[in-house]
Amino acid sequence: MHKPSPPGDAEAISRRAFVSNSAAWTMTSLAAAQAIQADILSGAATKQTTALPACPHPLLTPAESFNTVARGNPKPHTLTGKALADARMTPETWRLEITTDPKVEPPHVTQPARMQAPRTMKEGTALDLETLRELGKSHGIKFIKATQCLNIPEPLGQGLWEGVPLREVLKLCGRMKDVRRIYYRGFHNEDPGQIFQSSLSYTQAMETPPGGFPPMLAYRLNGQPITPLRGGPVRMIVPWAHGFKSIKWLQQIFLTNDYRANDTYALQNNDPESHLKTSAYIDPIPELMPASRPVVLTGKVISGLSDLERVEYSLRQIIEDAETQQEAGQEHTETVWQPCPIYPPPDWEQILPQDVKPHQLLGFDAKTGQPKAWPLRFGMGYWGITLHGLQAGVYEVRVRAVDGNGFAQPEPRPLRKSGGNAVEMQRFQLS
Ligand SMILES: Nc1nc2c(c(=O)[nH]1)N[C@H]1C(S)=C(S)[C@@H](COP(=O)(O)O)O[C@H]1N2
Ligand SMILES: [Mo]
Repeated sequence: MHKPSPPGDAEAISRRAFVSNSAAWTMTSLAAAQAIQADILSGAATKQTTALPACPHPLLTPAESFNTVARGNPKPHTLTGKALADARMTPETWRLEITTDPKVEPPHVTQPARMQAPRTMKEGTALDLETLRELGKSHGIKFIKATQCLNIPEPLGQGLWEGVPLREVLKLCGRMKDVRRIYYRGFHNEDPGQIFQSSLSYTQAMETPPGGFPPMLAYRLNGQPITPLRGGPVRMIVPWAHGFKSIKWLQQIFLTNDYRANDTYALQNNDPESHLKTSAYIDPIPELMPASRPVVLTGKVISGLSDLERVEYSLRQIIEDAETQQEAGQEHTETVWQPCPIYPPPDWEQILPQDVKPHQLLGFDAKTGQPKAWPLRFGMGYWGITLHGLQAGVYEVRVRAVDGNGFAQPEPRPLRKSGGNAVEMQRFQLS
């Protein structure tokens, strides 16, 4: 049975069997590892044995180590000194304009959007960073989220983002009328061709289901101010979405009564309402390794809209010669998928900034400080496995995620432009 979940649906989160203390968390993955071990001992698996190798990734990616996707010439984050200040990209010069679209376009738009108290540079009412931070003292939120580009088959990083929900900022503008969509843009070098904009429906901006994460204007990443490279001083973060909704160098919010999602990404044939995909990734494997040593495989996994049930791998030896293949009985064998252990949650004290406690984070239990799901909702976890006793030869390994509805990657969505989730394969040779 699989039923569709609306964006940010908390019910989808509660479908999972939650474990609420860290000892049990650790046991979950230990149990998985032991189950595999038992399989191997009973001869059900091949010659491999498994154990969690050391995890090669930090849970929080350092701000400068994210992969970067940015438009512009020059790219806004390369500006320095006066140019950076003139671009309103320093903490002191940053300003946010919030205005409405006067346009009507029957039959789609018959009434223009209106707002009581717009914020403009011209009137000197644009929002500054101090005001935003002040708002954060009473309404601030924090959550950990993976950044994933819809068009790049590899997560860009994972950060702890802090800021103010978009709805709290919009409330500063008083009453609104005939607003159906909210656009937002970053700095773009005065060249209209470089505009990068995204949008949310009014409902997505203003309402958040229980346990859900609201879109926010972020001003801290991993406990530090956001640098220009990561989109600072202020960047939009849309928790459930691919990177293109999380506009960097935010400067304009534009309310319109035009309900059509005219995101920059939509104009490039992408699904502008796509959500993060549940998807597993393999870290690069050396092409050639000695057969005498165990093979260590690791990788990333994102828990997307449809939740994550488990990660699985399949390994097969490539036998080029057909006759040998027949002898080995491999020519028609189906792919065998085996469970792949996921690293348990870290010691939060160790990885969170000093002034941030786990129970303050969205997606964590406010009493126990334990994550409500693991890997985190719209976050990234890591998997790892050590294979022993493989004979010399050429191998192919595949890894896939199975989502909360029981769909294994790449199902249930073959549409590439809603976010890549092809099953990754890598080859290696043992000699
Ligand atoms: N202003 C602006 N915001 C932007 C972009 C851009 O080019 N300009 N690229 C978007 C895309 S497509 C992605 S995937 C993410 C990448 O975020 P990162 O560079 O912090 O990893 O930023 C998004 N925000
Ligand atoms: Mo992207």
